[in-house]
Amino acid sequence: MVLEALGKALNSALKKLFGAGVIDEELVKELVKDIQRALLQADVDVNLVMQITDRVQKLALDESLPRGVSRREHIVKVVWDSLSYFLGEKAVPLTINPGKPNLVMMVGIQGSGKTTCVGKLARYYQKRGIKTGVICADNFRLGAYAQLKQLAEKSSVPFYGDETEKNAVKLAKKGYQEMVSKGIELILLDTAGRHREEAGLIKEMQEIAKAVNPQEIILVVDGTLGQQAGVQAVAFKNATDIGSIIVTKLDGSAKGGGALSAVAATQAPIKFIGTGEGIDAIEPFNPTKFAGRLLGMSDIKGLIEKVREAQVEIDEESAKRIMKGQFSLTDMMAQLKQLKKMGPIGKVMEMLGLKYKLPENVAELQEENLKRFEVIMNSMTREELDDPRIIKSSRIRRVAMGSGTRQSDVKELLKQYEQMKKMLKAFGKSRRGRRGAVPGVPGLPGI
Ligand SMILES: Nc1nc2c(ncn2[C@@H]2O[C@H](COP(=O)(O)OP(=O)(O)O)[C@@H](O)[C@H]2O)c(=O)[nH]1
Ligand SMILES: [Mg+2]
Repeated sequence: MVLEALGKALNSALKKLFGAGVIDEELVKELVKDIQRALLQADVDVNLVMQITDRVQKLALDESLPRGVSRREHIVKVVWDSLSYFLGEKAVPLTINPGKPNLVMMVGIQGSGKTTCVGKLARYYQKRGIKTGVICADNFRLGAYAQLKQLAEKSSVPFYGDETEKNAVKLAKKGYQEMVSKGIELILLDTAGRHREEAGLIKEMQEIAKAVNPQEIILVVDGTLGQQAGVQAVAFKNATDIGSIIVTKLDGSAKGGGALSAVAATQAPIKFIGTGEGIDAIEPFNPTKFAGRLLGMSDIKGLIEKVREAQVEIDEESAKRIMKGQFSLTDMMAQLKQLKKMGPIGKVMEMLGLKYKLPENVAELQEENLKRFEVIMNSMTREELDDPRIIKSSRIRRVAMGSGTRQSDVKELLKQYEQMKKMLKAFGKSRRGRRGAVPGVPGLPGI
């Protein structure tokens, strides 16, 4: 798993938010501290960390919640947005014009993962129906030729190299011509990049680029460098306007968060990330999705939309009333309908990372009894709906007759009602217990 430690820390910070009965300033402060600790441990630059968490702090308790959005959703969204923003926000895919030769050149210091990336990308695009070929212009490192040749063979893509040619520019030119003659659409050019310092690297890049005129130059940086990766990215960004970046070795690196955020801060788009030594261990980089995954909530967008759709509009008056335990059958029906629209409640809770134990029959009830309950309630008077306690045996008989159901069905409805009322009352008490409570939607155990 990519950035496992950071993901775990962020996820447990959010779990605290879900577990808390009430969301107040104190809780947000705690959340912000947890996030700061997690990011600093992932080697994210301290100024960046402050910017991210200041934003969270500022917006979390922002009074104006959009309609139908609960405080918890809002905060998760703020955290998520803030992280995405600092990872570059937008996904920028590699553009390939099919039917034409697209030359993409890899640069980067030795050992950063260029050759591995060329092999991975060749396979990635070949699989997606793009005719791909690779060129080895690394005439410096021993074994570079064999390394790339082998990778190319693994994916059955054409390879060009010449161990006797010592001039990298000539190699690149020849290789390009050969690939064009073969009708290759994506030509991946691997270079030596032997220089340890950025200035030398840039000079070499410019020499080769001048000769073969690549459509895109990709800097490959080692994610284990942490925020130091940003230094390379800055030099690169200043030297070319056709550049993008691949951050490698994010598997198992404790500093990957630092590398990603530092590179994103240079505004050079991160197009892929390397997530392992294997030939398939590469993925297109999408900041929003990546942030969601880090938070352990890859599905959160869908969930938020779902919850929003399912929100039953409830005014503050009735919210307060229900919290006090003044809960009518009509209220219950609204709650049940809300649950039904959200799908299996257990699944929803799981997506949120919630461990709230619901009485089993609530889940069953939503699926099976909703319709019957509605029919029964249609035979009740306004007075009975508002205060079901008055429904004793003779009324039960009447309602069952009127609705064409059994008396036991009516009793079942009343039993469920009592249970739900008790649960909400207990829930209301735990919420009132803390200072600065934010009134929320009094759904079942709040989302
Ligand atoms: N764990 C891990 N190792 C990688 C990744 N990318 C490259 N490597 C390893 O890093 C080392 C250097 O890679 P190489 O492609 O030869 O770097 P180059 O000198 O820039 O061409 C090799 O041992 C690769 O297996 C990655 O995403 N994850
Ligand atoms: Mg190499």
